[in-house]
Amino acid sequence: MDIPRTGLADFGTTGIEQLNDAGCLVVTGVATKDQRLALQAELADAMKRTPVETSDDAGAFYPGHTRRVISLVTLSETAREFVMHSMVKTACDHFLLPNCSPGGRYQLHVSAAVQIGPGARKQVLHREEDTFPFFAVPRPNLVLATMWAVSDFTAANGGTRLVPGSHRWSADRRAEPREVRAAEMAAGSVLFWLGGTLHGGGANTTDEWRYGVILTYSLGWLRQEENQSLAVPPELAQTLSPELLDMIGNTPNGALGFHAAGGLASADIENTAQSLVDSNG
Ligand SMILES: O=C(O)CCC(=O)C(=O)O
Ligand SMILES: [Fe+2]
Repeated sequence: MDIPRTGLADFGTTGIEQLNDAGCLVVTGVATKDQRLALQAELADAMKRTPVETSDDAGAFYPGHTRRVISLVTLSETAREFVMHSMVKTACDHFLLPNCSPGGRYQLHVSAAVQIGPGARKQVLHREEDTFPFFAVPRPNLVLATMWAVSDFTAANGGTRLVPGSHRWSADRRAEPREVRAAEMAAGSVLFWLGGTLHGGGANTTDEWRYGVILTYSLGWLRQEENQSLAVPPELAQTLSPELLDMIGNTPNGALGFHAAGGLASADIENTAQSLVDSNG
């Protein structure tokens, strides 16, 4: 099975079906050149300060010759636009919302700019949902992942490898090499995959760096992989839209996530507890 492709116009209809069937999908022509340049400029300092991974033992999750910058909501206004893109909302509403608590939300799970440099080996195939081993494979949809191509992605420069169809496999099935595909896509495209789809970063045999932004989303009743409450400082949070604050989990989600940081603990607790009354009353 190949990685299906679509354009933005068909994403909400046939695209969702393709993603459901294959567990992965490339959507072309999403981010503009201006957005890619702005994102790179916004992250340039952090990129410079972040060391390239040097250790490269074969068992490590992050291969050598790669670089990851996290906390993208704090570092980049353009990343915030990507996080809240309407196409992502369409996909999360379809794949995640049905498994959220009644009246609850999904949330941003991980944000990282991932650069794969010349000489990097391939990453081990994994499922984003493997952090929740409580559920047996194939798991219900818990996580949805996106990779925004900031540079072109090719099979040779580290384009993400995926195993289409593997979101429906049982835990003991291993991918044969012939079942693995590289996501080849022009800069500005977005690769989607379900949290149950086997995938990993590719090896880079070229002399250029592959640059992608990975943004993943999870059910709001799960612990976020990246702790957004600490990643986004309160002074910045005050300036963000209510929708983005909801997305990073800064505001209570049903009965979960209340706090006294704004001095409004009792009101928050009453509001959040109401969802428990609603679901039992
Ligand atoms: O860099 C990539 O292509 C994939 C990265 C990935 O799967 C991860 O970090 O979980
Ligand atoms: Fe991954």
